[in-house]
Amino acid sequence: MFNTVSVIGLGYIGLPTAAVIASRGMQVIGVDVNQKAVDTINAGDIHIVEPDLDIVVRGVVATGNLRATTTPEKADAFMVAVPTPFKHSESGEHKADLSYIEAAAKAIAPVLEKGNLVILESTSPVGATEQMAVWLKEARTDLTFPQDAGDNADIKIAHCPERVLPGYVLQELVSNDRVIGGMSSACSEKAVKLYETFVRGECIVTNSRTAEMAKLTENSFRDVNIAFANELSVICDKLKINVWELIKLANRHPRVNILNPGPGVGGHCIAVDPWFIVDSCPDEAKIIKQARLTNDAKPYYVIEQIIKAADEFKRPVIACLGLAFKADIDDLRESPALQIVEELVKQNIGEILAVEPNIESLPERLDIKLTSFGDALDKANIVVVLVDHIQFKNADKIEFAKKVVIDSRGII
Ligand code: SAJ
Repeated sequence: MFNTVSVIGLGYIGLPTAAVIASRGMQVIGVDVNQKAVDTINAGDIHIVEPDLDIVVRGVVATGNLRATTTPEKADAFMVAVPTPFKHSESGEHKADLSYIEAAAKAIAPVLEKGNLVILESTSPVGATEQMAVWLKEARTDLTFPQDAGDNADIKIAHCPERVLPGYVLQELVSNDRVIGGMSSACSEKAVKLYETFVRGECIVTNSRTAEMAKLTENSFRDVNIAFANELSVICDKLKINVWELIKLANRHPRVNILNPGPGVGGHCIAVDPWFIVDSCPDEAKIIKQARLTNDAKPYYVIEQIIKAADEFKRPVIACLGLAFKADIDDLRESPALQIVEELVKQNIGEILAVEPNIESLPERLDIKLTSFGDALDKANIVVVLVDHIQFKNADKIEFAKKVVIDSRGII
């Protein structure tokens, strides 16, 4: 049924998906607007960091099963995995930016043929799949689409949100259950057939709007839970209680599972997706909105703690441990740790030593040097734990005893 699959958008989701499908023997055409990414992939290399992805990509490019291009070509199925960031509206609201989906729809429309399947994988606000179908229909009046022709449509369309955890993408792409939201039963049926070629988890069928909301709900659930933990951490500081011990105790209850407080919530998913629900239902999504505000406020709370500690010194040396948005990855995008370090540098409250074992150099705009963990511990008066990287967790805690420590991740 699917000899050729085209994946539109070769980023953190699209590239691993393309590589896994290609490794199942199908011909995969990866499409990306970024010529450099296309060239890198065609050379058998990768332009993103994800464990083992380089090996899989090298293999499928070598066998000819994966090929990248900037111009869409004919295929049996198209999987759209492009970014869906938010933009701030004039009145300050967070609006989903569907322009990448629109551009992808317009790019593939000319090569669509009767019998094709188009899947939207990008995390999207409710209604985005229907909107994509409108863009496709506008571009191809010679074909029929599910919004008009239902099960008999020439083109089948479904939303199947990606749900993989960065760092574990190759495993989770195969083992996770998939929510398959077709615009009609025939759309879902066809989409299930595609996912069954590489997914070992269960493929559960629903409609496209529910599938969109399911993905937003998963990430909002996590955001709300972390906001609860972050609120507890601030309450506990005030009441002189160790929040980590508290959560550990509460979680001993068989029906309680509180996540970990931290310096804020980063990444491109959990800090973004809840806003799509808030934007759709601003009057109703009260808890979801408050969770976003609580988590976004947490970096400023940590900064305040650092400033308070710094006041005790003339010009303290402050070691900031970790810059990535979470443990054991190198991804600095939307990172609360990086945000905190940038603010400390800006406020010039001391000498800042940034430690990030997973990167080779700091972003250029940050006018400080990357320091090794050992050097930073030697020199610092104040040590701030911003990310619970394995290197920090495994360190001899005696080293920290001589310092003023602000541990936003509870590793000490
Ligand atoms: N964090 C905490 N405390 C915790 C857990 C996480 O502060 O107890 C912070 C992390 O440090 C990080 C942020 O939250 O800054 C997000 O990290 P994460 O590991 O929770 O999630 P992501 O963004 O790496 O991936 C999430 C996953 N969603 C869920 O677990 C429900 C992943 O499965 C999704 O595929 C991904 O979002 C996505 O693409 O939407």
